[in-house]
Amino acid sequence: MEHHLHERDRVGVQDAVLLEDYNNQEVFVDNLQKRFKENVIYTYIGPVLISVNPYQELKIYDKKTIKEYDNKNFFEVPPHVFAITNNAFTSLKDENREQCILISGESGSGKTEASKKVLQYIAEVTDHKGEVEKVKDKLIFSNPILEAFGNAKTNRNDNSSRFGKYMDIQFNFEGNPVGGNILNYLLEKSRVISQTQGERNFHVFYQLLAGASDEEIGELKLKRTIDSYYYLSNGQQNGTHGINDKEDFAAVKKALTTLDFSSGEQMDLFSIISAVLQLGNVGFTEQDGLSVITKPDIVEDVSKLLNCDKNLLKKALLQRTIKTNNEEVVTPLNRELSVYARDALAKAVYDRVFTWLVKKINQSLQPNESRRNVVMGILDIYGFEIFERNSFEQLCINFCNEKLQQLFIDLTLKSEQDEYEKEGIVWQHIDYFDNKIICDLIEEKHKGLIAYMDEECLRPGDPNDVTLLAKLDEYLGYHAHYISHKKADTKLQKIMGRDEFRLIHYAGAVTYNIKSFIDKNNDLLYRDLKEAMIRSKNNILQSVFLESEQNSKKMPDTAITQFKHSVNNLMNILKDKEPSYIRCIKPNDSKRSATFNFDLVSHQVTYLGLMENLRVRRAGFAYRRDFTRFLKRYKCLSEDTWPNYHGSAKDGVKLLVRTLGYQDDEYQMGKTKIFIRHPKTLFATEDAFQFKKHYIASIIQSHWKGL
Ligand code: AOV
Ligand code: MG
Repeated sequence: MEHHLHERDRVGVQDAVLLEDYNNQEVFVDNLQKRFKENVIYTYIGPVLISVNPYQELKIYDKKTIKEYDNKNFFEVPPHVFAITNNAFTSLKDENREQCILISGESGSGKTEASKKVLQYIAEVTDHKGEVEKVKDKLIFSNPILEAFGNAKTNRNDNSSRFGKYMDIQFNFEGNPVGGNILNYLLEKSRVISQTQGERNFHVFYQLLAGASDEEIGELKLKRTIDSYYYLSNGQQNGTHGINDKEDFAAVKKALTTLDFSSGEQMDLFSIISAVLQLGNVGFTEQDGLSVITKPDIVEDVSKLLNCDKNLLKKALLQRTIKTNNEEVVTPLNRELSVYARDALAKAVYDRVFTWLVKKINQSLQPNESRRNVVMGILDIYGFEIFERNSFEQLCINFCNEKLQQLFIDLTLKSEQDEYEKEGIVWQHIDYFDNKIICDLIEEKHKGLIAYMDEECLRPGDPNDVTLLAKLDEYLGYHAHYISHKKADTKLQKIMGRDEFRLIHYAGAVTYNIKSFIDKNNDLLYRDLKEAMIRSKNNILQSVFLESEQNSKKMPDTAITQFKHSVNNLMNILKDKEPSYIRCIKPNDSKRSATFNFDLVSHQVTYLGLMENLRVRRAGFAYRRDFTRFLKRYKCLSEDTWPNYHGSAKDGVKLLVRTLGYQDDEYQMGKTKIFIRHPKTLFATEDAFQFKKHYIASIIQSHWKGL
């Protein structure tokens, strides 16, 4: 313990509010850098944790470290994701308040890793009895499954989350996990059919090829070589440093078993994955304008794997049936449309199977007790992304990050100001950049980007990407955060294509390429293919396609509108909970350890709004404790309050701080809490307390020795 108390001041400052020159961003980043150089990756701004990705295994997550954080006061111990988790957990247990841990930061900054540490901590400090242990295993093992199917190597991150994830851990009244529930958001399914140079498809495909037994490979009609598959051929071919697909596959299978997937279900699942992979190898040529399948034997393999009728599948790849009122019109497809249909099928199957996986996992995580449980939610979404080329998926991902930033502003900056008002504390208001203007640009009813996009998608006639871009340019060109090619200055015009538009996001400007926006937003799967899938005898396939058929009696929402609804739902879930924030920062762009790029970090500090966060914190009071807790802990430091005191907590605190010599400008008494301006004051008190504690302990010890 003593070691930690000294460590707190050894490298820079552990809480940025301690910086003298708190208006100076350079000083702020310099402090992060100093600590990073000493492998101290965590720093606070008040209650907000900043985490700088170390890109190396640090020995700070072992059981011993967890013990040091278990049941400790937040400010007694150095900054850590365990401290944040413990703080939230204590509030959940002691005050029965629902929690959420919000993890944000750009791609590769360490969100997913942080979310796993949160879970690890909870698993370690709660009961290790049979039933509880089983639930915790399931919660932990859900990770390798969802990462296998939902993560992939991108140029930003070797294990990039390509879906958003919100996981609730449900606790019973004893504070033990009894169940969980996962919500998943928009999987980047376009990755199934193609990847950017240097990137990979979802991990599971490689895991299957590397890890399946020879027998399984035979049964699934697979070849082990990656370059046998068209859907794997346009990304990275050779192995990825640091990823062991074979071992990972074994882990996934074990995890599936832990989460109650029967061996039959596992076989069905991997048959589908194998079928998707081989679907990509189905080729087409054209005769007299009509599409012809070039390798019918592959279609036959695929239909065996999907357990569906091979003729039905072949037909569905070559023609399209449109039902109008009581008429059926069958149109044959040309080669291009056949390829489109094939790819649409691969994406739809994969996407729905992913959702099925989450549903199955949730069934297994259902608590046995039907009593109301208190939950702690953990949010780990895809981080803000700027690639060379950005498409529909990046727009969705970045929109989601805008909304999260908006929530951060709401919950930290606004709520901070609200609390002062509630407690009757005098203070000075601080301005900050509110990104609501960008959220509105994207989602506002009737006149936001999403509204115009849907309007164009659903318009009769021939809506296409060109007409869509023209519409966006026309109606949004006025907006300060929307830059059309025409509006761009000459310098920008040189790097911006005529088929692009640019949004000034809170985290930076992103140029989006309009290609495929209409297709991706319409997300069309021909009826013939749907029907072939519904008639499949593979239980998983049949259920997921039947289900979506039942849901889509009316005109289904477009992809981006569905996403907007689910993101707004998520915001409502989060709003009602007590938030804890982890802001992840990426120290360099090359995934290297011990490399701190000052400018890159500065940029993130700017857009995450950390300086504003700090200013609000400093203008106000860095620490607040309710009177009872403050008095209980420190009463031994004054003869007025120890060993005997019988007055109210508020009066006790008044007496106590007089003995401690707090100056008038250092603190204010609210209605229920004491507000301390500078953490130094509190730290001094804490140190005095620790000293006294050890002093008393040593007296007792020498007393015993003397006996
Ligand atoms: P992300 O979740 O924020 O990106 P990850 O959590 O996947 O990023 O982190 C990326 C990589 O950085 C990991 O695979 C680790 O190699 C390394 N890393 C991150 N945090 C730590 C840590 N605390 N200790 C050691 N290594 C770490 V994305 O999902 O792309 O937005 O969509
Ligand atoms: Mg991630």
